[in-house]
Amino acid sequence: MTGMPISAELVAEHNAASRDALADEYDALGRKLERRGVAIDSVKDKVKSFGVAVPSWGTGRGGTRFAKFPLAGEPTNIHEKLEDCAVIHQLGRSTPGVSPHFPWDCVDDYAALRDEADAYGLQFDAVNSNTFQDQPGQAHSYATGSLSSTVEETRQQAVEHNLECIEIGKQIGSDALTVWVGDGTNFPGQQDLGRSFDRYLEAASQVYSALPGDWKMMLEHKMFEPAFYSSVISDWGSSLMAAQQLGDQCKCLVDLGHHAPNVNIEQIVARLHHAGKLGGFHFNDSKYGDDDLDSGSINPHQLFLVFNELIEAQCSPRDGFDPSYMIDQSHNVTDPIESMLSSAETIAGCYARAAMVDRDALHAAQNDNDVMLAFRTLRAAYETDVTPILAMARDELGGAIDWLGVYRDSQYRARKAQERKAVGLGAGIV
Ligand code: PSV
Ligand code: MN
Repeated sequence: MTGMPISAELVAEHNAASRDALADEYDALGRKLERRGVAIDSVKDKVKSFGVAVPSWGTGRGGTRFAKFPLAGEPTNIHEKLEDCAVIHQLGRSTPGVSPHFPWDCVDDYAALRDEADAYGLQFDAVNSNTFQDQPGQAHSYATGSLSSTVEETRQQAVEHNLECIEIGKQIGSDALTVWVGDGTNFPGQQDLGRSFDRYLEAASQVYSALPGDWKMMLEHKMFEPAFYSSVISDWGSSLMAAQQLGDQCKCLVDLGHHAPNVNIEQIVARLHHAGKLGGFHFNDSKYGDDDLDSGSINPHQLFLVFNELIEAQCSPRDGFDPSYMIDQSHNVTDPIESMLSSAETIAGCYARAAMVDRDALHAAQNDNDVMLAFRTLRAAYETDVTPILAMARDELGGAIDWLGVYRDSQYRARKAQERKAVGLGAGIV
């Protein structure tokens, strides 16, 4: 690894200043956990091997339908996005993967792009196709659908774009394709709900047929937006039906923001695992809809409960259980680097807390129908402050104990504001 974006001396200087306090807090937590029968180092080791991928598109300032407020120094191409992802991983040490989106991240030389990522110690995670937007010069519009379009040429164009994403993915070392379509309707009667799904399945099966044997294809459901009356892949039921019909390598992706308010997402996780179809996650948080807020910023308890199901799934794996963990957020008012460092820490923290649940005690209480004991067993883990474990893991992996302090002291964004070309005003979700 050469040419990391943040000075190693700065990281070392900061870490040296906070190491004694951290050791003190880590030891105190270690003694507390020991009394509960939990070995702190084993939790720390799990955290050290946990990784969540960052979305290339999340490195830029997001926006809403109304406006986007650009950030001076935000990235405008995949090279600059990779550099920002390198900052996130250098300081946080838990985000070695980058999930790219095409055609947003198209380049001429993908072998060189892979080398570029590699030089930062990064790998490419699932590739995402985009048939929810038209591109300049595109022959057929996706305005009324892509894989489910009534127009055969449009469906074919969408299939070919997905095939191209697979080809790009092979060159950059990915092994998964995520397909999210915005297909659906805004008016009752606009389309036949059954036949749209049939067309989607027929087109998606052409994509599935081109999947390399060691790849997975993930279908991402979303209840609404851009279609507001009906979406073709609106929920985990439609996603599961499609994944089951397409084949073993096809799985479901759960984006936490893509459900109705108050839906029990952790139960969806358990059900998809039961079916052997839990393919991966897009982590984010929401208050009202697909808000794409920072993971755990609104409902950290839900994120913990999702991880609790994931640990249960790990304890009884089915069908090569190996979900992909990815962040999918839109950072409208923060520096995306800070948001993703914060989110990655929150996600790893939920994993750590779920990993320290006294599972034997929980299962025994469940079997005895001891409601309060079961609840308190889960709650004991949720209420544990695991921040010393996360900071110790970062320090041991060469990251920053105080990532926010180091990042701000580095003046990285101010330097990029001088070097990078300015982004224009405008609207847009990502
Ligand atoms: C759609 O809302 C989504 O969650 C999909 O994952 C897209 O690929 C991503 O956001 C970016 O638009
Ligand atoms: Mn998503």
